[in-house]
Amino acid sequence: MTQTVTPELRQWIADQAKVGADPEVVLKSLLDTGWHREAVIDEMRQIWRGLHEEHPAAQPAPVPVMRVPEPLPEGGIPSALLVDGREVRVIAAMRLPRVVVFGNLLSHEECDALIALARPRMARSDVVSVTTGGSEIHAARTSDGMFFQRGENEICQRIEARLATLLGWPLENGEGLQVLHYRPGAEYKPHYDYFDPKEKGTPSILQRGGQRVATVVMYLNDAKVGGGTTFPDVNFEVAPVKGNAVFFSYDKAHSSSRTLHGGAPVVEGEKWIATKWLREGEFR
Ligand code: PD2
Ligand code: ZN
Repeated sequence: MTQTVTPELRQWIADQAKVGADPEVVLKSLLDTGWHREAVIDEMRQIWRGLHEEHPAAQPAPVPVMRVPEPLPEGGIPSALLVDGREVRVIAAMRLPRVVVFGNLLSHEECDALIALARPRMARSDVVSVTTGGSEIHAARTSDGMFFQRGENEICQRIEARLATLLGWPLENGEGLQVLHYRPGAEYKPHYDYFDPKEKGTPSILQRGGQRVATVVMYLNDAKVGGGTTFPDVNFEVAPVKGNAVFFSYDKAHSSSRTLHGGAPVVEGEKWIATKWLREGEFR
């Protein structure tokens, strides 16, 4: 079967070239994700040649690498982790992007309690605007949402403490939990959770705790059909199962983290999630 390079892939390759990635490493990661050498090699040559012609002596701007939370110990993948006395199951893990899927992170009672506390406070979701640093309603997200303050109630405190232990990341570096509710047809288009360093509103956002370095999406109910969390760069999708969660981290605020992800449209039923974002530093 012949493969055609999509505009998104071309952009991704161009981004790698711009930040000075080794073309051999880029090629290997393309081959690892199923691309054929002959489909991508000419595109790669063209991009690297173009870059050289544009700036023969230019050094690519270095993208800072950040420390990130890591839930799994080195060595073999464990089937479960004991976290504050709770058996959290390890279902799957991937290296690039760094993704770990957990089972039984939350009890069904905790899921129900979070929904009950959030429900009266739901409003059409906004996203942090990287152009202004404020928040704005965004068409890419068609869910309703709300934020809890960190430590706002006993259930948030318990879940935040569990996540801090699971991830080995200070509780103070976490944003308050966000709850989202998707009805049939609602989705969250693919995006990155880090703040784009090229946007002018980003410096003001970073004053409060620095960059986001990881995300935990916790599923509060079973969406019947659809509503998976997708990672389009690697064709991976996590089913929303009540009490389960997907963790992913990004050590660079850059597409080379391969953490492009989205919430697929809910086809049947509804979907409730709680999202925790982890920052580099204390989030006050
Ligand atoms: O609902 C999801 O699966 C989802 C997908 C992408 C949530 C988020 N991003 C998020 O809360 O950032
Ligand atoms: Zn997201």
